[in-house]
Amino acid sequence: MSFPRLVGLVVCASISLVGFTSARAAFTDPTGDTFGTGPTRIDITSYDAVYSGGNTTFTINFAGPIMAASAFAGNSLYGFIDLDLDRNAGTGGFASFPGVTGNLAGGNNWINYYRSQGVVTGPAIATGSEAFIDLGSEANHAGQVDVFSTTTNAVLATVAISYASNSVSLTIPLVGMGSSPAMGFDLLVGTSAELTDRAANGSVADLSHASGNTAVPEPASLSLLALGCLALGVRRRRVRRGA
Ligand SMILES: [Ca+2]
Ligand SMILES: [Ca+2]
Repeated sequence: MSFPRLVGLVVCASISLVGFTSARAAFTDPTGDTFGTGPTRIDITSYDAVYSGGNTTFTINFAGPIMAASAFAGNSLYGFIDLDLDRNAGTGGFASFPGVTGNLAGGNNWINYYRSQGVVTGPAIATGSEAFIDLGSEANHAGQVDVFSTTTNAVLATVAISYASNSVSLTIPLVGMGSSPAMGFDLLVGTSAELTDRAANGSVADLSHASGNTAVPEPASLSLLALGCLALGVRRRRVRRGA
């Protein structure tokens, strides 16, 4: 077997495995449960995460209109999405936080940090974040946000983000982050002036084990991928015969 053909087979096998399942976790958050003191308090009403084909898409819906961070408006969206890639609160990076010695109670994540500073209300959350999405980084490059490693503060990926009047959506590739589709996550949002809402308010939102979650095989996608790989093989054979 030639080296390129072997590589092609390995790539097809990998894609098929990654694309075999999809999962969707959908949650609601109370309206009017914001904190902060400013006139604009961005308020999460619902959110979901959908895993499919090696990517996870997060969508957050809000009670009122929001704008991109790069709009530098009063309702420009800032905040973080913590990603607990191994769903283990005891693992994850520990950035050096001002005013905090040692690991944060419950797990290292932005909710627990700002809770320890008296900024965020509600219980600690058991997210041991390996990575986080910095929503405010969109101010540095319009239409894109950075995904950071919590252990090294390195940018793992820069991905597109799209804003609607009352919602925001972004997709991150999990390849390269050492994760499985199953992960815990939490949200902390606000304006450039202050943080105003969090989710979840208690237990961690989990893409694989949450209420409202469905984990289903995707035979259609798998078939398409298989056909794609088959076509690749056919094309290769034709090329070889023609050579
Ligand atoms: Ca809310
Ligand atoms: Ca973890």
